[in-house]
Order: sequence, then structure tokens, then C-alpha cells
Amino acid sequence: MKLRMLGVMLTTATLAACGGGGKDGAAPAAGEGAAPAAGSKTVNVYNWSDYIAEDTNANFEKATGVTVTYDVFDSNEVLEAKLLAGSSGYDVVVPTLNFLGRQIQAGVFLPLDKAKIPNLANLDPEMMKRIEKQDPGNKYAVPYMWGTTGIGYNVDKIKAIFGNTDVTNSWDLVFKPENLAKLKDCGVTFLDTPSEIVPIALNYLGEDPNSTDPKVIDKAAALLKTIRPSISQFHSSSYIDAMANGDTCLVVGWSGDVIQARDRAEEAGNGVKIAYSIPKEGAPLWFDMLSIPKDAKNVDNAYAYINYLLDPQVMANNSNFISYPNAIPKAKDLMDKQITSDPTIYPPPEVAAKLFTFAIIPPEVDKQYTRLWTDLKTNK
Ligand code: N2P
Repeated sequence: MKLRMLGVMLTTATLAACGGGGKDGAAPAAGEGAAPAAGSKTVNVYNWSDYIAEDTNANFEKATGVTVTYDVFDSNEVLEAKLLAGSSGYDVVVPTLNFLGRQIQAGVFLPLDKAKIPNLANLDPEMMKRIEKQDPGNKYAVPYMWGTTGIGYNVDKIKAIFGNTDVTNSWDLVFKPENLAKLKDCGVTFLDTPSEIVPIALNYLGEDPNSTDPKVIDKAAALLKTIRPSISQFHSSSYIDAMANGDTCLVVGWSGDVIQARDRAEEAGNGVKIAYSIPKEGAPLWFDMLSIPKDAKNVDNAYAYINYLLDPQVMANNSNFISYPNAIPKAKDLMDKQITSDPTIYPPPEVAAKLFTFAIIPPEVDKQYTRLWTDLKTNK
């Protein structure tokens, strides 16, 4: 319990380098999960914050003799800026699929030598087919985790204000100004990214979430302005602790992060109850993808690291720890049943049918997103 809280607090508090540690779960022997790499003895990994079990990197180091330098981020935009600038210094990065798709087009990645990733065989072929739409031939990346973007909420605060928690089943809770205003005083946090919030707003308006029509996108901007007075914060990682501490009572955030907030509150025994909802109008479904920048210096170690993460037991340990689903069926079998049977983590078919994915957005749309986002954040 302490391990989980400490590790996650470290990563969110600093968004800085953080090695492995801890002793949850079992490390596979070197022969099963990872091949010891010859030559250089380091791998530089840049992953999302709160996105790995505490002992994974240490176990990889033990199995291979390769030292992991591990930095974290909480924004695709930040990762993309580094990748497009080049010489990021990273050997393994984890963009979300739609961002990866346009980074592929920009020539950022090394095509994967699949012979160096034998654990590729563990990946779900159905999911790989889906992913192939934005990474043709599955040439440049493999899925790490996937998830949804929905509503995280403080159960007792919502009940006190609305009588029960039924309101969390609809995006009306977020997008009707009179609803969100009721939550203003107890704290409302939105992910700090137009790339997810704009499509969610468009979907709510009955528009194509991936519309590239400037006039349609303006409708999302206008809707967001109507609720802006009630948004206390835009942040993509600190909300885990803020929810767990009772400092924020509603977030538009990522599924596993909200579940982590729930678990941290439970572990702290502070009486704060957190839950996650995928609203009935539908929500984003996304995939975060392991890939190797083409200027990576430690390519063999990058392959060894990616291959290690695709080991079913390693993957199961990570998913158990961070409450995100993965794309390895054998790992699902090894996971805690409490997680695999939670419909907010693994959405059942009727909910999954309503989820939508993000398209690769063209540069002019990207500019419009950035402009409207700056305007939204600076003008309350
Ligand atoms: C982990 C968030 C990862 C999900 N904190 C974003 N794709």
C-alpha cells in the first residue's frame, strides 16, 4: 500500500527522473522476458507519469544488467515537441496512437525489427488490426496500455449536491453550465490538452469528434467557454492526488488515473470515495504506444526493454499497479480479477460500442486547437 502511494506521488510531484524500486510482483528470468543486451548498458525511457509498477525497472535491470534512466511526462504535446525537435536523448517513448500516427509521417521513429521483440507474439491480433489504421503494418510501435477518458468524481460530494450519482452517467454534468457551477467550490479539473477535450465537447454536441471543419471546432470552443468559470484547474497528472485528498471533486481525466485516486484514498483511509464513469454519450478510447526514436543511441537496449514490458507477467504486474488495461490476453488472465471485472476499467461491449478514437489531426486544425486552448485557459 505504502509503495503504491509513494511511487505515484514521486512521479506526479516531480515529473522527473525516477528509477524502479519496490518489491511487488515477480520478475521473469532473463531468458523469458528480456535478452541481455550487448554494448552500452543503459536505456533512456520517457513514459507517462503514474504508468508503471514500482519494481518493473529494477526487475528489468536485474534481468539484463541494463540501467534504466526513467523520465516521465503527462502531455502528448510536450512529448511531441521533443520528438520533432530531435535529439531527445530517449531510446523508448510512449505517444498516444493518434500522435504517433502523425509523428510517423514526420519520420520520427525507427521501423521496428520485429525479430528483436519475440514477445510481440503475445499481443492481441484484433487490437493490432485496429492500431494498424494509424501505424500501417504495425511497423513502428506496439501498444503498452489503453484506456478511456471520462468523469472522475467524489461520490459523497456528488450525492450531497445532486441527491445521487446518476448525473455522472451523462456529459450533461460537465457541459451544462448550471451543473458544473454547483461543483465549482469543491474543485473541477480538466486534462490540460485540447487534443482530448475538444473531441469530447464535439461528441457531446452531436458532431464528429474528429471534425476538421473550423466552424464546427468553434462550436466546441464556444461550449467550453460557457463552463470555463467553473473550471478550477487544467492539469494532466496532479489530479490523482488532488482527488484522493478531497481537494478536487470532479475531473475530466483518464480511467486508470481516477482508479489510482480511488485506491490512494482507500489506502490513506481518509474517507474520500472516488469513482469513474464513462458517460452514456460516449467517450474517447485511446492506445499508448511503445516506440523507438530513430536517433536513439541504445537501440538494442530499447528492444530489450520493450520486449520485457510485453512479457505477460510483467504486463500483468504493471496493469495491476496502475489500473489500465493492456493488449496482451495472457496478461489479462494473470491480473487481479477485481481489475479485469471492473466495467470502468475494461468496458463491457455495450459501453465499448459507444467509445470513439482520435484521428490524426492536420497542422491547421492543430493550430486552431492550440489557439482556442490558450484562449480558454487564459480567459476565465
Ligand atoms: C497516465 C496517463 C496515461 C494516459 N498517467 C494518457 N494516454
